Amino acid sequence: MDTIITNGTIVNATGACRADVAIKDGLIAAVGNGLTAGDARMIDAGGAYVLPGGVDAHTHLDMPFGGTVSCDDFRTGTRAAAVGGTTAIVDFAIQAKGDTLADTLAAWKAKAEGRAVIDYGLHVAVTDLTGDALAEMPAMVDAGVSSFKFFMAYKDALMVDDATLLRALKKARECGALISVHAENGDVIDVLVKEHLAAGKSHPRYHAVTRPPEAEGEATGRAIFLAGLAGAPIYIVHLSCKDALDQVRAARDRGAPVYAETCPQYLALSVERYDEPGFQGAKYVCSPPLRDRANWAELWAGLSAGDLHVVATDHCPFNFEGQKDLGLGDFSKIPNGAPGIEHRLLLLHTLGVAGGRISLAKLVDLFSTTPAKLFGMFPQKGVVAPGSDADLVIFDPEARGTITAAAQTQNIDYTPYEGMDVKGAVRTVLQRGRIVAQDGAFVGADAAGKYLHRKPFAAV
Ligand code: DUC
Ligand code: ZN
Ligand code: ZN
Repeated sequence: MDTIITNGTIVNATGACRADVAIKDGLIAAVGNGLTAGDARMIDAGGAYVLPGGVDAHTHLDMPFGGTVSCDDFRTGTRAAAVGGTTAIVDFAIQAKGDTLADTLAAWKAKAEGRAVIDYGLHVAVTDLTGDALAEMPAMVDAGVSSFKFFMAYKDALMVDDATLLRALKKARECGALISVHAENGDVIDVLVKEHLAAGKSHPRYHAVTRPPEAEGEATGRAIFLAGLAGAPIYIVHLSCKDALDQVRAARDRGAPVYAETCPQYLALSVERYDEPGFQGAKYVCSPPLRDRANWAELWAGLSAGDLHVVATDHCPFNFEGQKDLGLGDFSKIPNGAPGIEHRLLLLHTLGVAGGRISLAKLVDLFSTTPAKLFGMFPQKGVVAPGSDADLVIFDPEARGTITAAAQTQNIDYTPYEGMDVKGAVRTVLQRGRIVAQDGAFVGADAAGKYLHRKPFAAV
């Protein structure tokens, strides 16, 4: 054995037990009591949980968007992920109009290779579904890209129409892919944005006003309808509100293969943030926007009941100074996105487990196991079990801390969670058996992340 982790409580999505974990050649070799090996490095996890490394299925690193580029690249963003207990991400390779899907994948691999410090997979976000691009989808699945994203918002930029989405869903069904959607009604939002700007309403608060929950509910229902027509599964990204959750719940009650994700910002933050003094509200301009706090309990109920399956981050960081300020005087020009890749586990533990809203096993399910399953990485990722990658988080549930931008690793000049007191701390993070983070510092090797060739979609 190379390493043995002793004295910890192993937590999987199925439950917890006291056991040791033995690691050999980057894999978990054994889970059991009293494991020993003469020359193995011993890690004492006394008082701590041993969790499978986090899988963040929704990140935007080094992404051109809103006239700028997200300010974490694959090096800085994955370092921050590791510090926070995430050992695999699935980032979105965004098709530039006119590019093939193969070009798109190659472009994003070039951003990641030589930079990523943790393992990474890629979704392709299709913005221009030409006949050739449609025909390329099966080859993408063969290349390890078993999920595609379509935007129902961002009119005249990323948005696709219903015909495109339906064609994609039918093809995805044939080739074993999962279609995910950004579900907001982009046509309606476009009208509302123009009306508000024409009336001189340019403050960041109008970002939320012009993207109402009804526009998310409608698009979510429409996406589910199109998936039903195509006989395909569908995954709703960054679901933020009851209007959308009701659509997912109704579909699931009918037995439809509908999956949905929410993000920490929709569980921890609410719409009043846009009224912070001056232009500070721009820090929270992400889409969908932050909602009325009445939605929090709905989302937690959805997570507990299994109507929401994943908590990912939609990490899409833009500095307050020099990027968010592109929208001074016009909220529609504020680059949409917020950081979160580093704090997902701390927030889920604090609000969810310590807050009495979800069990520890459920946390693991949402944070690691179900995203690994839905996106074709299980059981390589997502579980502490023999044969799986030794991607492990040693998490101290009794530690206390405070989230601050000053202490963060992500490469951005603020955090939306500034000053929030958190319960628990990420002590040690291992990727394929190597320690990559220790007590808030990245200690791993440069460029050690590997491309994850993901398997075709299988229903969970
Ligand atoms: N939403 C964001 O806030 N940022 C990136 C893309 C998205 O859909
Ligand atoms: Zn989106
Ligand atoms: Zn996103």
